[in-house]
Amino acid sequence: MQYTHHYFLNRNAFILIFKDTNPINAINSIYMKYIVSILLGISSFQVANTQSSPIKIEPINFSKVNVTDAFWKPKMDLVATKTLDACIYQTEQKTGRIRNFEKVASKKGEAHEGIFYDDSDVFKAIEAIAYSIKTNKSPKLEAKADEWIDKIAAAQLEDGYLNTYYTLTDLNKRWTDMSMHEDYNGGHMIEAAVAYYDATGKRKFLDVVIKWANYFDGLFGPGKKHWVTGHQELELALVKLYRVTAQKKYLDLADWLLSERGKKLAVGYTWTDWKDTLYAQDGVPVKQQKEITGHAVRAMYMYTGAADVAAHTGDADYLKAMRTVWEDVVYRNMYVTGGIGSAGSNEGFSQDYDLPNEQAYCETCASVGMVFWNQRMNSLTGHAEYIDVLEKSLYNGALDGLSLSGDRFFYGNPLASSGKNMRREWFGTACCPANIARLIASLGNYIYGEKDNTIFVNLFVGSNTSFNLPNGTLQFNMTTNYPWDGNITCSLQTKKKIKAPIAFRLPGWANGTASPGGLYSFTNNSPQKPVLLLNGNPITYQIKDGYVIAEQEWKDNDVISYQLPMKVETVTARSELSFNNNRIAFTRGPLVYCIEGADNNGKAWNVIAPQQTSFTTENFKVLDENVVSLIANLPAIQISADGSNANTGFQKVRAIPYYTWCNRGSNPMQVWLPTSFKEVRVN
Ligand code: FUB
Ligand code: ZN
Repeated sequence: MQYTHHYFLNRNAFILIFKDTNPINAINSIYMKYIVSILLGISSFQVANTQSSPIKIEPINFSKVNVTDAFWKPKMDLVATKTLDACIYQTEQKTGRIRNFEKVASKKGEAHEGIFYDDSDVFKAIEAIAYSIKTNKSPKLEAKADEWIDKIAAAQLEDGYLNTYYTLTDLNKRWTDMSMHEDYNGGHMIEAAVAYYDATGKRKFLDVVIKWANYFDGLFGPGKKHWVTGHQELELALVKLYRVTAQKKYLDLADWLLSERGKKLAVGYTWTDWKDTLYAQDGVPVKQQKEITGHAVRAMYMYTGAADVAAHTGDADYLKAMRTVWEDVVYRNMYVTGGIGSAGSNEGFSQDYDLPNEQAYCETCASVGMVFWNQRMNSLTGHAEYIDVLEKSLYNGALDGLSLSGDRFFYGNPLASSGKNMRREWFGTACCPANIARLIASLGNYIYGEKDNTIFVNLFVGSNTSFNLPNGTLQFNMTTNYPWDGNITCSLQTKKKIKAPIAFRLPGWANGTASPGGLYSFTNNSPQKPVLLLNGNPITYQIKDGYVIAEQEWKDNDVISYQLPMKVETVTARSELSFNNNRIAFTRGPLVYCIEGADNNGKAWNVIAPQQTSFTTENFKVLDENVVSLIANLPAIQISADGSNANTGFQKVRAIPYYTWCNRGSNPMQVWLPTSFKEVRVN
């Protein structure tokens, strides 16, 4: 179906609009005009159009979700304290990121410090602060963000331009080279400002980015100059700006930017840092793309932006292209951890099945991008398999990027290590720390969804929220010990009986599917049916699109118990993935496991796991993190201390969740264990 116009604002936009209804300052605002226009039915922004939304599941915004979870809440608290503190310290004291803004404002001609995309890290940190303080007030963090925002605002030029690199080097060169991230910086600035406005109601930053976006809109677009974003990001950000301002020109601009790709129209501009346009997904128009190519983070942000545009315009061509590209990612180019982008040379994709373990690049940001994109795909299609992939990336590839202490980071997330990897305080290119921080701080975004009368439970995270259904309000409280077991309890509160379908995701891992498309499989494929009880009694359900759906007349104090069979699974990879030939991996629920030297006499490469290996579970602690570890007696080669003797025997081996590795110093580690001694290394 093709929709030619969009006249539908999503729930979040309405929330923001209604937030700004303070009669003193909002009567002249576009928001107030918009509300009035809705009431009068004479809007220039024609919300009265009856075309239905292409959205199949609308995610519940994190600000409406109170996370109480034993697994995630401490991590969110850690981000609010340790991670954001680390970002702040690095941003303003250890590096010149904040100084660059001060230098622009001081107009003394001082030199720019750092890299041309460093502004983006400041913006991403503010965005993470915004999400964090929205659910957990922190006057200290808010004051820091305000201080930075004042400095950012002071660095904006009269015409709206804001970029410390070009302003401190040579303004005449602005917008001459797509690879220089002016659009990327702008996009992160918009995301931060929208988030901060949402969290605090303060408009200063939002006004800055509106001025910037209007300036950009004045330069580029139909009948103006051509532009291809060098590092996609602005597209998705403009959709966020559209949602908060209700100004359709930002949505149009996002759509136009996407439409510029793959046409080689942007003559007169240069790409300096690559020869191959496939690197930036600029080889083929977005709607005709069939394969995943190039830089992984750029790709993820672009498809997220395309999905966001399609969510408003209903443009089916984006979804069609994205489904094909998604299959190419998930069926042939994704690690078992949900990590993507195996090659360091382009920070991205190479050949199909080229997924080396020790050399895996797997940038944290790319896994964060997988979370963003897969959520949008779930929203547009209504299918749960995208959340299976999201969950894989979230609990493994992305979460691995943050240390258990909250202030050390992985940029790359390999699936094997000979013991040289270590978590770092910061990076020269520091995109990952604030990215994982903003993801965890807004984790509540990924738990629930709704559409019409149906409630969707996508992730199993202890939390509560309320659904305003057509027939009344339902308070929903989920408790669980997930990911350590598969028991999920949901208690309902309602003033009157409400008939509504509740759809619980049936994870692929609980249903015999290691990953959609079969790149990975379970060796023992005997899925058990999930159990669904209402007040202790089984209730009927149907399974559709990856959801277990129960439709009942829910009443006050009803308790739903959803039980997923969680067991240790042995995973194999398709034979084309030669790096994993004669190797197996182990998962339990959403978690991928690894063996690390710290638990295994300093070694992780000296054991084999025969095909029939069966692990038992044992509660364990990795530092202060309570985990379920896996224990097995495995054949191992042991070398005597003086190196003169080699023995083959059995060794008790402990496997821990992948996300917890390398928190006890540098250690050898392996996710994929060899099934024969041919692949064993003794050191
Ligand atoms: O270019 C900005 C960021 O730096 C990218 O997203 C990362 O992959 C790293 O290259
Ligand atoms: Zn990164």
